[in-house]
Amino acid sequence: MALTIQSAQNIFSNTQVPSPIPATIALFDQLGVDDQLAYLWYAYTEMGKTITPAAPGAARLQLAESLLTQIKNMSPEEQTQVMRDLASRADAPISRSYGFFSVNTKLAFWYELGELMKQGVVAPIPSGYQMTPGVQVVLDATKKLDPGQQITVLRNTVVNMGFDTSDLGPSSYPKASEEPAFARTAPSISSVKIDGVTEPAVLSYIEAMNADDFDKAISLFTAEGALQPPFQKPIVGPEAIAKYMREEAQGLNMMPKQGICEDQPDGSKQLKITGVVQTPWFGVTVGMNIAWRFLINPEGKIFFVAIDMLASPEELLNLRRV
Ligand code: 45D
Repeated sequence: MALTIQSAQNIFSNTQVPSPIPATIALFDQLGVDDQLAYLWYAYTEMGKTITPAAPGAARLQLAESLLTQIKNMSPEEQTQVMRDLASRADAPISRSYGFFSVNTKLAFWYELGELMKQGVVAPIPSGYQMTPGVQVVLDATKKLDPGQQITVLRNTVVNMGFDTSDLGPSSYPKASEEPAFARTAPSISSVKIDGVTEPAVLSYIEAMNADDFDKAISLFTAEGALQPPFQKPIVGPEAIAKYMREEAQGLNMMPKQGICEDQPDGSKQLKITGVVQTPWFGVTVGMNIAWRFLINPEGKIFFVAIDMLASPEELLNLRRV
């Protein structure tokens, strides 16, 4: 029987626990635009007491520079309007340009705006703003999350901002191949060991990803292989996966700890592996608990891998089907 992406998506589904991240983002989405901006400011500054993102490099900031300069030269009212446009995904000039940014350029843009807010150059919250009870509800929900989950909420809200340019052609700016590289914070692990797993494709995948060697990682997939990032649809085919990896997987430190491998009658293998991933934005200060669910075809190639954010650290041990 031929492997299908749909059936691959369901492997180990009965070991999965719903993540509190989408629920928190759903609460955020229900807020009005000014409440959303206020929530982000409070959440970000509150979080910043324990963890702060690393400053983006000059090369990355340069990509957002023209928008940032325009904003700096605006009146406080105009600045607030720009942020409202971004949060409401309006079709306005800056919101449109932002919509073409890659994920990391979006994050760098907001990092710098946050700095300008702390310096008092940009107004963080609309003048005369009165906090509504809904904001406190989302803040309370956010406080219950672990740091890896909190930064995922922040990241997803930032990624969703700006005019939706997906119908305006395939280009994101900059092109994935022109993305500046993240400097690696820790030496990449050269030999991967995962308790319970010896599958070569999986070990090579982690090794390649920890070296940002995406060509190597891609060569481990089948021609119709797919990668499903957390809370997203599968990305299908080596070309699309490579573009995605260059844009969003650079500089990650992957530390798989344990896993299980189940041989299937057709010669394919299903593996579930749990462990910790660090993003270059926060380095060693934030660990994200995740699972990889791999479907390896009988020829030893990756047909499918899903990356799931875990609901809690207990889930790191939640490998067996019951
Ligand atoms: O609106 O195996 C202010 C894949 C003002 C690849 C603000 C992976 C108001 C395959 C507060 C300033 C990638 C899938 C805003 C593995 C306002 C694979 C600013 C997984 C917006 C393992 C807010 C990788 C700011 C994973 C500046 C799971 C927010 C990676 C900044 C996860 C937020 C990476 C930042 C994450 C968040 C990175 C910098 C979650 C970064 C998060």
